[in-house]
Amino acid sequence: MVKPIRVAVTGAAGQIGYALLPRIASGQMFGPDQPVILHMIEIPVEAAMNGLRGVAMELEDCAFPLLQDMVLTSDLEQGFGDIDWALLVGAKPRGAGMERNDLIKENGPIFTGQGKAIAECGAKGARTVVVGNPCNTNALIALHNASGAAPEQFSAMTRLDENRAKAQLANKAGVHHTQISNMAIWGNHSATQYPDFENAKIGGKPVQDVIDDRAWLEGEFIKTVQQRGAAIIKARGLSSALSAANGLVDHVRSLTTATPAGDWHSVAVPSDGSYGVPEGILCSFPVRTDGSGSTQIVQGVELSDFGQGKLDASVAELQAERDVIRHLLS
Ligand code: NAX
Repeated sequence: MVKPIRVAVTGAAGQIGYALLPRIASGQMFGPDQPVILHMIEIPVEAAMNGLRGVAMELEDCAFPLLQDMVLTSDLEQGFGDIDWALLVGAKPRGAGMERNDLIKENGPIFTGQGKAIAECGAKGARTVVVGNPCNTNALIALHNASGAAPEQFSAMTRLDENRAKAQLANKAGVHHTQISNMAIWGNHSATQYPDFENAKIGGKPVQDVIDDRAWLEGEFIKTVQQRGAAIIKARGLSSALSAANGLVDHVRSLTTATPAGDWHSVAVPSDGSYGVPEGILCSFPVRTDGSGSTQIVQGVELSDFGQGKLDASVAELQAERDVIRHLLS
């Protein structure tokens, strides 16, 4: 019998949680032979805890063979006790008229307590992925508060952006999205992110050999990827949830399985100074994972002046975000 792993999900009663939990419990995140115990964490508010109980009832009713147990809690010690993975999804949504900096100030403190609790109560080497926005900067806060944790244990999700970029290129080229490879998102998970069409490939060929429309690539393509979240809110009246949950499944699988030869995937990781990105900030890079589960930033990807300019602008935004929450970095 394989030992179950413990997976904490914050914001478990939210809409991403609803789309995510069955994917974990059914084995799509950690594989078909890996039993899981779900630690479902919510805020100590009656509506949230009631919602959480409802989700747990539905999970029970799915009778997933791999789901060994569920812990429903708003207590961080219990929530992160012995966990192997912490998926930090829960955060306050951006309210009407709220500026990005207000959101950063509102949500930042959530990640100080969670970072501390993961370090103190989680299993040794537990890995943390942040989805709750602004996810790069929230991950930076969690990492700084997780005393003794190594930077490589922390990442933030830009995989949804990568998947969105692949879909746009595939639509334009009239091919299936599995034909798109080497699609790197650079920078922040925000409207400044750079979906790097110059290094991506379609059927193994440079994108520009297949899509001979530089104006579209520089303009509409980038803007569509950057603004896709807003377009979904406009259409659905709610933000992306099933695609976000799917992005997180892809993210974790890519961190735990060897990357196919020649390809890479996008993950926001603490910068080691690669590509001139200041050390420490969580920036999205092309990364590869080897067979032992170790993840490295891919070196030697060429950025044109255009691409470098886009990365620089996104890094400047990340630095400005860090300045807003510097007091939370211990
Ligand atoms: P919902 O508002 O549906 O759910 C959020 C849940 O988190 C709520 O149930 C709330 O009670 C809970 N929560 C709030 N503070 C908490 C805390 N301190 N501890 C535990 N739970 C807490 O939002 P949802 O649509 O699920 O989105 C969750 C987060 O994902 C948001 O911050 C959103 O901006 C972010 N996203 C990030 C994406 C990414 O690519 N990185 C894409 C999708 C999404 O926009």
